[in-house]
Amino acid sequence: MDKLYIKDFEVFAYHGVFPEEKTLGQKFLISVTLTLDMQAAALTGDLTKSVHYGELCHALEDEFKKESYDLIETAGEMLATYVLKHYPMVKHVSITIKKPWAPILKSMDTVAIEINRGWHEAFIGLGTNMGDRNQNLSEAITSIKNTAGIEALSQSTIIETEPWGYTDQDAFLNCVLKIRTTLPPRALMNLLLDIEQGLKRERTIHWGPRTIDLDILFYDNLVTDDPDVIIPHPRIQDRAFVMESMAEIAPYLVHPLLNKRMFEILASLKKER
Ligand code: PH2
Ligand code: MG
Ligand code: MG
Repeated sequence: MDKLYIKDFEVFAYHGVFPEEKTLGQKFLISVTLTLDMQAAALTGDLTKSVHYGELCHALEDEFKKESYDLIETAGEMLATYVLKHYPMVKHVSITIKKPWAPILKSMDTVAIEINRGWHEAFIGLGTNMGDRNQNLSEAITSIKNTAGIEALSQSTIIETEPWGYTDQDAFLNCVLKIRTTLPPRALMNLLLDIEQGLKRERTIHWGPRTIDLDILFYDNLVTDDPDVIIPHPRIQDRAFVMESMAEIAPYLVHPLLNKRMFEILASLKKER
């Protein structure tokens, strides 16, 4: 993918742990690497299809000076978040902040931090079979969409499905939401757990009735071995209620472990039945 670089952009600011850094200030050097597709801008000469680096420098300087942080880590995180929020075409951003004149009473060339942040694509499975099911889905979807660092990309049709697994319970409403997010998998999962709790999800019977169930199905092509955050979701290939929705909005997506497309997994599930 194409890249845009800004190197050692000088900004005077007041970040630091020591009191004198907050009163006297010092010079910082900011470097930025943006990953984005520039071909449309390159072929048309249309700057709005790329990032105006002059405008970006002014915006970053304003953002950098808005507050004084103890840590350059925090200042870097703020800049990375700013870029991803305000430049939707940027897929990934790397921010380096150098502090060559940090008052540590030692001689050095520089000290620097580098922050790397980017957008990831994920699929969230939603299910509900208690209370006002449509309301549960819409509240959960609204909460997900209103989270900083998450944008909804598409949503499958809401379908009514027979309970799978523990079958002595009411029918479910299910759907899948495709998002892009700057949150890492564990943070995304914690967010989903918070939303479940907000909707009064109580964990009693395994696979039993629930007001809302929110599962990370896929996160990029990631395959985890973390027992608390298992990605891809380990049982989707057995569940028509998930595969119907996945095949609707992402038929050609390849399951990174099974190496099969969504429409193929759905077809083999239907054959089994
Ligand atoms: N969720 C389960 C267990 N069984 N069945 C249907 N139809 N829909 C679900 O969302 C569902 C289920 C555990 O998460
Ligand atoms: Mg589930
Ligand atoms: Mg779950």
